[in-house]
Amino acid sequence: MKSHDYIEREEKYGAHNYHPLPVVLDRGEGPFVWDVEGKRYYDFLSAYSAVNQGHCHPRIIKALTEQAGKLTLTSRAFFNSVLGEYEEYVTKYFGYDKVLPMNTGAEGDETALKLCRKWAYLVKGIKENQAKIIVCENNFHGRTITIVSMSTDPDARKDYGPFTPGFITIPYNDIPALEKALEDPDVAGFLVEPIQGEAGVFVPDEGYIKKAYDLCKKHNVLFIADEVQTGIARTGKLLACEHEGVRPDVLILGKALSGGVLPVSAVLADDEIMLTIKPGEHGSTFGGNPLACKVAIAALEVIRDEKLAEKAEYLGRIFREEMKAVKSDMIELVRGKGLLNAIVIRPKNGKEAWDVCVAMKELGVLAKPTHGHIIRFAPPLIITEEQLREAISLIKKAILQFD
Ligand code: IF1
Repeated sequence: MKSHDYIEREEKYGAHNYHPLPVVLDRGEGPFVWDVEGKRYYDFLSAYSAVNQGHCHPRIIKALTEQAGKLTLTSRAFFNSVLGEYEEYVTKYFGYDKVLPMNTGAEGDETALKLCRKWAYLVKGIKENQAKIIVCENNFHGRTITIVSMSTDPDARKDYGPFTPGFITIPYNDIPALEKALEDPDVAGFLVEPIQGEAGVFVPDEGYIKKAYDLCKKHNVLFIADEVQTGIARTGKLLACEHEGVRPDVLILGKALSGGVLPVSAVLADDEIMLTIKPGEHGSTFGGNPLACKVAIAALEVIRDEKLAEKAEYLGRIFREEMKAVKSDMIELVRGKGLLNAIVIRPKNGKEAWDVCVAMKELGVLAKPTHGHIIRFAPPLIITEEQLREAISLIKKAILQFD
């Protein structure tokens, strides 16, 4: 079978909820993926930052295969020999009292919203069903009905109503707007991405996250950081909040928490918040399963032992420097932090971001546009400097061919 056969089969039997680039991937290793014709590509999407440790990292796969033959799932109806080991490891790793283990990033965000509301009623003393949570315009926190109820993206919301109430939307990177919204005594939390990934890698002004955190503390409001995409070393620190010395009251992790091997998410918080949820009040069949726990421990060990946050910081600077030096009027802007970067493409002669991505694909680099004119570049953090420079030369070539 050739690529088009695979594509036709997906078209026939699969829901049409995506519009993928026409490439059919078959194998991954480190920063590379190969298509069914055996062509090699640099993966500059990393499954939206889930594969920070590189494809099929041997240490993570070893942890997976060893546990897979022993015990994969018990449900939380019983204790098991691995969950506590993971809970201790991950809470000490990030510095929180407790962790609530879930599976997808969206489940992590939903869990954080439920924790925030519980805390609002049981600790802050807001009247039942009156708690409000502040979110930012152009946010992305997942695809559930409650999460798209917070979204300002028409494509994410259209024909999915009625929506969950209790959210206040303010502009991102706007401290006065946050200050005003916090005057409402029924506000219980502020949910924010330290960098807005989906919106096109919007890096807020220096100090925004710290000022927002301080304002939340002043108003006894929980600062909830969605680090599903920005966490796990992607932006050059273990967590993006660390760039400003902020320790979120509630921390949401996902994606690279498992190195892209299987869905693992987590919500971390201290006891005052976490213990507002009592037995039987929240859960999930697969949340905290032994297989996910062993994989997540290995994934976090790789981040630490291979110093991937420091690498992302160093290599990210090279990427932005090199791309800013490209003489092409298709490059409107280069922005990002660590190895989470984006280029804003100025359409030229009818060619736009999608065409650049197709050209990059032909040259052996995979990336995908977000919101039409922005291309996100997020290679696995294990990419070497030499590999990064080779990929950069291919990206430049793809862009300059339109000049
Ligand atoms: C898709 C976007 C990225 C996330 C943040 C929670 C979640 C995500 C900050 C939910 C997930 C994924 C979802 C995926 C594409 C990708 C994405 F384009 F959709 F927005 F990365 F920017 N918080 N992001 O980025 O995690 O439930 O997916 O595990 O839905 O197409 P999830």
